[in-house]
Amino acid sequence: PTPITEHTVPWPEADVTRFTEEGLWAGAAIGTLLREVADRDPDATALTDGTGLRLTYGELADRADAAAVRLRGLGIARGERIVMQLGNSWEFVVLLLACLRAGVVPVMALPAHRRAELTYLAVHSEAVAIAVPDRTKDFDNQRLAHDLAADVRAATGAGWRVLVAGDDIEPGSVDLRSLCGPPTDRAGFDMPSPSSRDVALFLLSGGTTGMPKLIARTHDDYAYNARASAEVAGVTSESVYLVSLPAGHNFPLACPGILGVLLAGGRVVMLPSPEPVRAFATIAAEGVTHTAVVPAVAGRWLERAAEHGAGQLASLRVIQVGGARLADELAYKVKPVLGATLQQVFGMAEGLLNFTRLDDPAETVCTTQGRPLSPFDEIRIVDEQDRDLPDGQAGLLLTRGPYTPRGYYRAAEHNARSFTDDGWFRTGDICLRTPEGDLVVAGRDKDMINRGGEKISAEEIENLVYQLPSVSQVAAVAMPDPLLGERVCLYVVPRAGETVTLEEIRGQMESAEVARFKFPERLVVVEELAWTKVGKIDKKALRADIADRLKAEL
Ligand code: J2J
Repeated sequence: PTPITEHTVPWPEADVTRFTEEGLWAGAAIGTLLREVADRDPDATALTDGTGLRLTYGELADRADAAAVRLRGLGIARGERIVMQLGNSWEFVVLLLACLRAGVVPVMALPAHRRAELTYLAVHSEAVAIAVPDRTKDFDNQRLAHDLAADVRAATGAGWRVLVAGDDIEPGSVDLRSLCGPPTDRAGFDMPSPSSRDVALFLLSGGTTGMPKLIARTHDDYAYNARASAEVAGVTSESVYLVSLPAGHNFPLACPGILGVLLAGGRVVMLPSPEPVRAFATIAAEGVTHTAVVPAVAGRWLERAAEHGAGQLASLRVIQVGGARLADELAYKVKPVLGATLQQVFGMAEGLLNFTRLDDPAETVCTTQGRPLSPFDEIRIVDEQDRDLPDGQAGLLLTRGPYTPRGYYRAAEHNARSFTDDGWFRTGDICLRTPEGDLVVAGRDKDMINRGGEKISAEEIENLVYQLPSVSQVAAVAMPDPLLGERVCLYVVPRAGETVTLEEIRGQMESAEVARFKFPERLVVVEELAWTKVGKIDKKALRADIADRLKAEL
């Protein structure tokens, strides 16, 4: 595989020096930082997963080292990539830390991803391995992981190992439970650490293009991201953090998430899903103090607590909500109903994180999406011609900073559009800044649908639908939804004499083997799409149209 650095965009040397001299970048690999934490208090509990397993810091660090050695033993070398698609389990954490220790670079896939996404991720990153659960509900993840081998090998010319977490390990799979098990000796524990400037992992972009872009995050920038987030969320060695969102997302991974909590010496609790009955019981049993959810989950938790009381949530101090816009009305209910302080998080896998502060007045916490994490984050709000707008006026948000990389991985052409010449990232979010410096997300200027925090590229869906011969024109747009915020609605112009149905379209998505959360949930058949003056499909008009139709149906 190609060395990662051939396709990444580094920060300018002057910034590297500045971030290092200012003490933001620690100059150490994440595994090294974690070992320091473990050595300070090896007997403190680091990780539990609700199945009875408890690992101390000493045990976790040893398992990470042992698993790093075993990865090397499988022939997976420093700098090579591995697609990670594990559920929220202890194996997720141990394998992640092992990769960080060995300098093997995980590509953070989502549990919902299927053949289309996994093949793309593996091929684009030139991965040599994949880590999956044996199965999830009705899906055989292990089978698919093996089925990918031919396509991936043909594209990369490299090997393909399948690492499996679960009881049902097929011949040819590597058993992750033993790979992540305790060490038998300490041979190889002294292997050299990766450089702090190496790529630590790949996150996936929210995606406005056909397939998600990969975001290369370095040890230096990601450790800073995690540690600074822990500080702003009030996470200490006393904190207990519940992971119930898919752990491969940036939010539960490092904002502060798993890495921020571990680097602060706190305890991480892994739970497979945010379903309220089990989540509340786990919060009570483990004494959870901090957690992160998307607005849709916050809504379900509020309902549950309103009906059954919030007695189980007594230990919960901070509930972070982010990933999509939290309605102000819902925000105002959080503290009274759940009893925990709300922290709004407006973040992105590309870097920039905004948080409301724990001591902000209620109005700021409930009506804004907070302000940048770092004093070194730079923010601009501009018009279509990149001219700066005054506070209070909504415009396009641009950013640069110590944990916002200067380009996507292996995407030179796309980078020319997503970044300005002087390195500002075009977030595609439309925001305004209050006089106090807090950001309010007012909309977006990117062709994406935010379904309960899961980002769906309209272009990707449209490309799939265009493969149906009965379709002449298609536009995917967001339709408002009381539960998820948005869902995917399709406007389709059929070819003359043809009919198109939603079932047929969903069948097409099914045979394309893409993640189910992307499947369109509503179809509007029209004779003509709406067009703007410059000849582009007028998605704003289509969004307004479906919103009107839904209102009329009420
Ligand atoms: C409105 N829109 C928001 C918010 C994200 C923490 C939290 C979230 C993400 C995330 C993340 C929003 N209000 N509070 O990585 O570390 C929308 C914006 C943004 C896009 C990024 C984290 N919080 N958004 O959601 O990379 O449109 O990251 O640009 O998945 O989600 O999506 P993603």
